[in-house]
Amino acid sequence: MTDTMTPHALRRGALISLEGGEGAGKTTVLVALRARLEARGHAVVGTREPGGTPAGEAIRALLLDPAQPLVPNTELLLMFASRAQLVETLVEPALARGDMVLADRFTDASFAYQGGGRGLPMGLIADLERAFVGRMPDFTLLLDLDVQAGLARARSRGAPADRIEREKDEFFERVRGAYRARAAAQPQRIGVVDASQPVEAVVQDACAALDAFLDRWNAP
Ligand code: T5A
Repeated sequence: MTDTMTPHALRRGALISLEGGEGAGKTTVLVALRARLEARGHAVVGTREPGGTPAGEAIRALLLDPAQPLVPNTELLLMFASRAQLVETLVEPALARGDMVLADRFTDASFAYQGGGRGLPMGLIADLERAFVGRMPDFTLLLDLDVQAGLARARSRGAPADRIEREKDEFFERVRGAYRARAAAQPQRIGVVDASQPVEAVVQDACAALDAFLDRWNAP
């Protein structure tokens, strides 16, 4: 039986996340990943973090508001408050139906931004993950890009910088370092795509990595 013929009821849902620094190009890649999943016969639930639920979107507005000075612990707990709401009301029900959940960022972002960027203990973040999330993504794609190039792309959109985008370059270097360290430590789960390439090549590499994951995931 080919993959496209597999009855939906026999499929297992998977949580797939897309990560990267500022301006890495997640938006375009997400559209392509969703199309690829649907072409392979999967029902897809898309979401984003922070956010993805009404409560989560309210938390996101607070987190990204440049007028709200937040201490690192508050930032971390708000990220997990949004995630807890998302996991219980959207992620787990979708996975239980056998759907694919395609997430624009997930817990790896907390390890990278609050752990790497803010310097909060990785063990604390892992404890929060165990207590309030209870799962890691089944597959993660990291769009890896030089910090300056990413910030230039993000600024080229012309939108005012949010609270996190206003951080110094060193912050984003630490974020990138933490992402790359996680990818090196978990190569089976986290695939790295060179996001400095032209969009078409980034999309091609991302879809190839997704296909390889789906072949493993759907294997009998
Ligand atoms: N955060 C999040 C935490 O600190 N902790 C957490 O736990 C979580 C979950 C919001 C912020 O929250 C932080 C991280 C973030 O600072 P977000 O909404 O994902 O997260 O915000 P951003 O990362 O800021 O998302 P962006 O929209 O800025 O980045 P994208 O989506 O990666 O960038 P995109 O696709 O809009 O591309 C940017 C520009 O570059 C162009 C695009 O056309 C666009 O103009 N572009 C390319 N140009 C040349 N070559 C390519 N290959 C290109 N790809 C895209």
